[in-house]
Amino acid sequence: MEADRVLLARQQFETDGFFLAAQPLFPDHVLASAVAGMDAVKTGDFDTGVPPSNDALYDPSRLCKINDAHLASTCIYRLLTNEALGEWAAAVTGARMVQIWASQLLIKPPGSEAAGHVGWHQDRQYWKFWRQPLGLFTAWIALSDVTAESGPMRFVRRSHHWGFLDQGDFFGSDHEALKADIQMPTGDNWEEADALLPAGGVSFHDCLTYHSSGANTSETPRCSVAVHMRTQEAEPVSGDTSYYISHLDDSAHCPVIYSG
Ligand SMILES: O=C(O)CCC(=O)C(=O)O
Repeated sequence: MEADRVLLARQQFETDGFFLAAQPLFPDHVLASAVAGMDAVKTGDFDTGVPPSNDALYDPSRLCKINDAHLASTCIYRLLTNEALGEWAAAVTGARMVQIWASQLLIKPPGSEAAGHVGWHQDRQYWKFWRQPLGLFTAWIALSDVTAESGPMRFVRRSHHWGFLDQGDFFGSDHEALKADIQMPTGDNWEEADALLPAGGVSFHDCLTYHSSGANTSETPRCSVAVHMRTQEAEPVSGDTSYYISHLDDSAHCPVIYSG
């Protein structure tokens, strides 16, 4: 990657708490196979023989969240371990090492209205099995074009500088009520940015950055896979036996996708 592009991506991630790689990062055939993999997984067809770690199939009335999609589908695994993703993740975060520790297919059906909402939250609220927020982030890969009508993710610019507030709820659908309960530092602004992406584009966000998403009013599902990652700076809580940190030594479950 060109040095000035890397620098810009890194600066934006540090300043805003998120970065949009708003062009397809993957070869066409890798992306197309992953989309086919998603279509299989959402109907309960797992070519690896390994089911997702939660019991969820596609339901057109609500947001569909299928955990550990990379274990259930060979083609989704290939997408997540494609070298472009590791290189971008390292460029954006400045990491020497990037490891995947979880993934989720997130499919928002058209017409699902508030049942497709994701409430304002910081990912750290759900990731307390890591000692600190440092070095924890998400790469959200668009598997379909994400337009303003499709219920894109929206980030609150610079909110990662607010520290861990532990206020918000991924599963809440009333954005205004959730926002009212978030005590941002005095003098700061709430500035939202939509993450519009073509299929194959990726947004990266820090685990302290506030984000949410609204209804899909388009005609087609909004499809994505969210990939939770850590750099060399993130350490699990010692002695914690939570599912997500119990497989870190298993390279098939938690592949290292960049090592500089
Ligand atoms: O897909 C969405 O709308 C929200 C995803 C999310 O909260 C995440 O990837 O951290």
